[in-house]
Amino acid sequence: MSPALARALTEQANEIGRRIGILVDRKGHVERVVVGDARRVHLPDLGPRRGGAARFRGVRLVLAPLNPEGLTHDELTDLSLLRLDAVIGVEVKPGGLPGKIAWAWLMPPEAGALSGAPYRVEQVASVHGWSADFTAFIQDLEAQYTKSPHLRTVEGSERAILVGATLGNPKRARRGMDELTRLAGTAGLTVVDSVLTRRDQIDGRTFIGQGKLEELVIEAMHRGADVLVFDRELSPSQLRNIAQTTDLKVLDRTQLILDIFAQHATSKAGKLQVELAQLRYRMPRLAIMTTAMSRLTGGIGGRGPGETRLEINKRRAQERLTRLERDLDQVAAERALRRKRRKKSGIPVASIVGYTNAGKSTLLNRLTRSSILAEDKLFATLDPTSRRLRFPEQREMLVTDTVGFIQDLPDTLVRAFRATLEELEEADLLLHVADASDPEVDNQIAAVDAILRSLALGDADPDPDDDDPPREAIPHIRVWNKTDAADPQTVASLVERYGGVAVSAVTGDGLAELLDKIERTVFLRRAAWAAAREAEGEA
Ligand SMILES: Nc1nc2c(ncn2[C@@H]2O[C@H](COP(=O)(O)OP(=O)(O)OP(=O)(O)O)[C@@H](O)[C@H]2O)c(=O)[nH]1
Ligand SMILES: [Mg+2]
Repeated sequence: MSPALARALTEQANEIGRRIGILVDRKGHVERVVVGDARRVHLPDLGPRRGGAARFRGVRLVLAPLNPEGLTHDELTDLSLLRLDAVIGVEVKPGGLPGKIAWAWLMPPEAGALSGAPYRVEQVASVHGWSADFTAFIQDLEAQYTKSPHLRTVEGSERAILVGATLGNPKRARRGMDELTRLAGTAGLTVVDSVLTRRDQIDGRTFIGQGKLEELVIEAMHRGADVLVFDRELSPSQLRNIAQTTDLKVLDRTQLILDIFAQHATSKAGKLQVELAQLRYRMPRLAIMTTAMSRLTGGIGGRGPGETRLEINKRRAQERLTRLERDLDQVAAERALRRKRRKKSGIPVASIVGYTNAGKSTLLNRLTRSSILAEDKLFATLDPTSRRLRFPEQREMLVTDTVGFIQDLPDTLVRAFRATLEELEEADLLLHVADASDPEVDNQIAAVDAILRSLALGDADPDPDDDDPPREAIPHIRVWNKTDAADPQTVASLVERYGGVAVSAVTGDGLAELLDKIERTVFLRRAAWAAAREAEGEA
């Protein structure tokens, strides 16, 4: 800043008795002049910032007069929130001449200093003799950000801060955050921090409150995070408010799950289902999103089968939605036909259901000596896959692996996966697999049971007013998996409380007992059913 510019600024501020701020770019051009009131300057919307976490905005803010106590909290917050190159305050001396200067810039997170202030403030006695080469200084600072080991990530992965709020039980909320961490990891994000705040009530506008949000932005800057992930579904307006306040990419739990589904969808039906769910999530949010915001609220790295299509406007989105629904009806019809044929062929079906990552695919592989994909990821399986299971005496059945469940499964997904879940209705047996080694196992089986109930599975007659004969409840067998990794007492207590069979799909422990139970349940039930039909015929 030249002495002449400083003087012009301080003289004007002195004359009108208000604060004046100017935004100066890296070439030294004044981009904007903002006139505030006597106390503060409100900066206009500066638009989206280009580049990643390591980039500053390319403009510095010069303010006059500087407050007697130096740069204020608001001014330093602007520095972080807007990623300004620097904030510079110039004292106005009586008569309007420039006096001392205080200036602040953002600091890269250094080893061991992560919790310190993310900026540094310095004082200069006078604008004369302040001849630092600002361009070289800011370029060097950006280079430090790029090189900082604290800001380095796995190639191509985005850095995220997870955000949760709890009203009541903090223990429960923390476990929810653990699950969110796993979801974020599966989605390919690098989690750099996880923030759980206690609130008396959830803020309708911003979910966690404006003040907390501003703290988060500073934290994000400090840790080089580009993404905030919220531990529940945000309303369209919350999403907008948060994205506008923070200028960060904002994801909620639903988007995260949708993104994982999008990455894992392989079949045509699977892709259609995910796109439908994504579209249903986006539709109510399209109307209030500006172009800048669609960048901020896009999927992680912009993946997903329908990602480019999601950029389209609302009318086209509606057309696409109708189209997808029609295609999926077709898929559902084909599936129904296949089931009907299968029913005729008389081969019984056992469907494996359970919480995501419980070991469903591993169990299917083990039981049927197959090799379908099983991995330590959430929602590795999306498409129902069937394999034959042979018993002695020429008996055989089909075992079907299904998509995993999770607590608070987004409604958009449940609806989109209707065709997949309908398969379960026709099963002769449900094998409810649970991970006995997971401390959350009780909540997980409760979540799965709740979803099964909502699908009216195992319910005697979901609609008593229709003419259909009441449907018989589908028998369940609870399978306590991963006993090799679980505490034996916990396993014993689970079996005692809920019944079922304890197994390890990896070591093969308990599988003989499970097979025996499956065979007896399915074929005895079939035999009883056939006998009843025969008796009916005779009568
Ligand atoms: N220790 C141990 N690990 C197991 C066992 N069964 C499965 N796993 C592991 O648990 C992880 C998840 O297994 P999957 O079979 O993919 O689980 P899934 O229920 O099909 O999961 P999604 O399809 O993602 O819902 C994998 O890393 C498996 O190796 C077991 O009996 N013992
Ligand atoms: Mg699986």
